[in-house]
Amino acid sequence: MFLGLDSSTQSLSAVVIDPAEGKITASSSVNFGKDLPDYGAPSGFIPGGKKGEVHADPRMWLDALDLLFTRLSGEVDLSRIQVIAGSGQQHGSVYVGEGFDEMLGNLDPSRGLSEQLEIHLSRKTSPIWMDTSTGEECAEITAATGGAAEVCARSGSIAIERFSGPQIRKFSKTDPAGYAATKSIHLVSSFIASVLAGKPLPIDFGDGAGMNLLNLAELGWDSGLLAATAPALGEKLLPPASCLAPQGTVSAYFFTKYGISRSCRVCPFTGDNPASLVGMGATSPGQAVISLGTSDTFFAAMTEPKTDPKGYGHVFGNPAGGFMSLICFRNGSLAREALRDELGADWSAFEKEALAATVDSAGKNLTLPFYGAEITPRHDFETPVTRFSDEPTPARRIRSLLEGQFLNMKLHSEWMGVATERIRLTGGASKHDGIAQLVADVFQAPVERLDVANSAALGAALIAAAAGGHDLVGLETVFCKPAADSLLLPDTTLAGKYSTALTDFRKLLEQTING
Ligand code: XUL
Repeated sequence: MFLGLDSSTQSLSAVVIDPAEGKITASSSVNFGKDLPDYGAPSGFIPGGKKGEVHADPRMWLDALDLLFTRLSGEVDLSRIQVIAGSGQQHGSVYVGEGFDEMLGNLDPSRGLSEQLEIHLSRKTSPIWMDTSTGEECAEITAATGGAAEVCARSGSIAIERFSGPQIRKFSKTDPAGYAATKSIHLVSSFIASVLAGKPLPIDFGDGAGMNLLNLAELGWDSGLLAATAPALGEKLLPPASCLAPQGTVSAYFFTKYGISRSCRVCPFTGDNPASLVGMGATSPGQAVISLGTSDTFFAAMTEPKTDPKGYGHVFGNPAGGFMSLICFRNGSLAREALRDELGADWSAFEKEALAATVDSAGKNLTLPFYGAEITPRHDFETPVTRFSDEPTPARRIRSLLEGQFLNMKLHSEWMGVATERIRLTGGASKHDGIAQLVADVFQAPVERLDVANSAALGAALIAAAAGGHDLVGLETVFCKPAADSLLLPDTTLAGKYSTALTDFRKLLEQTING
């Protein structure tokens, strides 16, 4: 059996798989807010941060690890786990001092992890991906590296507030003594993996690419970016590695306390998005995953480390080798709900029959689907901009908004240069057949829906099995099956209309942004 863990913003989850049976054997989860209320972090982060700061308490993640293994040991024979792999919320950084590495190997199983490790944290809290407080540091790193295009060409993204490099720079500037007392800097992923292995484990390529520090072409730390970020930073990071290659076995703390086998191996952990690419069965180029949530995301495998010339999209490592894109759209369900409420409609207006009634207006009426500031493209929109050639009935407005969302996704994923042959759709709004059909029509690609409760933890379990000798693509075929009858084929008679609509949408967007 193989175990995958995912330490996300709100919870720590586990999925155990048995590849021989092709089954998920067990799954369990610890919700930080509900299960560890003493940390006062109902949504997994410390509320009330000032000036865009969003931090979390790393001791909470350690308590969650103890609690998760206590729960799991009651559900499954942990001595049968051969390899553990995992993932963490991306970009979050953990700062540890001189005695941390030694303590990892000497943990007392009769006590908890957090009480033994807390004195070795050189920064009490960890900035996480929701933090937007490093605008100044992003500008400084960009200037010192020779411009945004250079940072993007090297690291796969322009300097981004939540990315770990700008966060590390801010710490080094605001608390130079704390920074000097920091022997190593981990990501959430490598922090948890190191605790499990009882020794420092490296950051993997997939997650490391979310730092503005990893040189994508060389898959090593970029000396120019390190120098532009903080003093002696290279000494505080282990060379990055692949999450598919186990590095050591589980520590005495874990095998003594929870009955895991002494020979159970531990892989470097990756980021939650790279792990989700695996859990959605989409590690091969040509497939894209679209997640329709509060924000929408588009991610897909790529062979070459191409970068977005406009700087909106990000490039991370693909656990299966090569790269992946991640593009976030802030106006996802927020925009769909805003229009639904404005029209006094309900979700039935987003279903197949309702949308089929307006198919004659497909691609004819344009909506820039933004009810507030957007990040792809970066612009402070206030309300949607529309250009209708038909009478704007409520039904046509809904069709046009959805078309606008998917045209915007298509437009902003073109830089990848990968033709989308199949789309795997997930997230709350994907259950509406009408929305799913519009994705198929706009992209002119078949859409499948996957009903995976935690794609990152499942992906991590598949990575563990692959590290144990199983074929990753074979595992994806077995474990990442689309829901029965969920396949939707594109209406190919609409191809020409959406191709024209894409050109018109691009023009309208440019006119609106450039005034
Ligand atoms: C990706 C990002 C989030 C986090 C948390 O860039 O910030 O998706 O990984 O899930």
